Amino acid sequence: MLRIPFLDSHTGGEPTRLVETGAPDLGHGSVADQLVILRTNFDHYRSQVLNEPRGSDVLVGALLVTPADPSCQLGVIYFNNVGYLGMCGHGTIGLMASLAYQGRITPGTYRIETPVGVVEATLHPADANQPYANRVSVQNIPAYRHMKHIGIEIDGRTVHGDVAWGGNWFFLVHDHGLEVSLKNLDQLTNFSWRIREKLQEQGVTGQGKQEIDHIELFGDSPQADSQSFVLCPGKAYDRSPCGTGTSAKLACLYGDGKLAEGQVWKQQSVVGSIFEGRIQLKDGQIIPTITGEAWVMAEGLLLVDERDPFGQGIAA
Ligand code: PYC
Repeated sequence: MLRIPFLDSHTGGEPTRLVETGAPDLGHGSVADQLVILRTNFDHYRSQVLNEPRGSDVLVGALLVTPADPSCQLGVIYFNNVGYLGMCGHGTIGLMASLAYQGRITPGTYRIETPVGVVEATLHPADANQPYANRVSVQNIPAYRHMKHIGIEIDGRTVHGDVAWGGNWFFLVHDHGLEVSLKNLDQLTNFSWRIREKLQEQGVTGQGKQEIDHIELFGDSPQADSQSFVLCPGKAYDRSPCGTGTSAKLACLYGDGKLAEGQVWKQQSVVGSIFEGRIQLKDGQIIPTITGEAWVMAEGLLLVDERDPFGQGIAA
């Protein structure tokens, strides 16, 4: 029987499952190299931890690994129901709050190696009466807009979007005509999925022909600067405002002259949670910082019984 200790948290409603054992030996290379080994040889580990019946489509996994970069204290690989993420903003906030809950880190700034680069996460001090610190700012890798105002034909009309990078590839759409609301999840999901299919059909990709696997639909918000629905690669929607998606959005806003360096942008998710984002300019690059809170909610042991016909997880 394989036993994998886990700690689940949620960041603005979006869950993160922290694991660090049970994974096969991924070698001593960079975190990007370790991801290649995990994906190529041991993808069943992702499915065991994340997929039904032990997990769900909504979960994002955070596997703690040893960083190769000596300036980093932590290394992490993020994964979901269908594959791996470059970076994950809500997951990094969840990771830091989880380590604080476990008493393994104290407030301060930590460098974390991810497959797409080093991020810096700052755990803010908790108030005296709080059991653990849970407010985190994540200084992400540089974000940028790759293409602007790309038209996509759907149902005889054209919607437009920007292609931007924030640690994953996003297509950011404003003129979709749908209400960004919890009441409207089926429509938002189906429409976003159609956009993703159309991007593939029309050959619209990120840089280096990388697939655009996250779709963001924006609307107005009375409580924040904007509200968004984000469809993730495995067709689950992000309950959080999406840290990498907000990073991509900030790059587009800056490009359009709508956001100044240091100005706070509040991005609200479709469930109502809010991230604060701002950018810093460094060597001509846009460096986003995303701030939010995470809450631990379950801890225990995942058990993988070799006799269990669905022990490896149900995967399409
Ligand atoms: O917060 O960056 C994020 C994220 C990506 C996918 C789900 N959440």
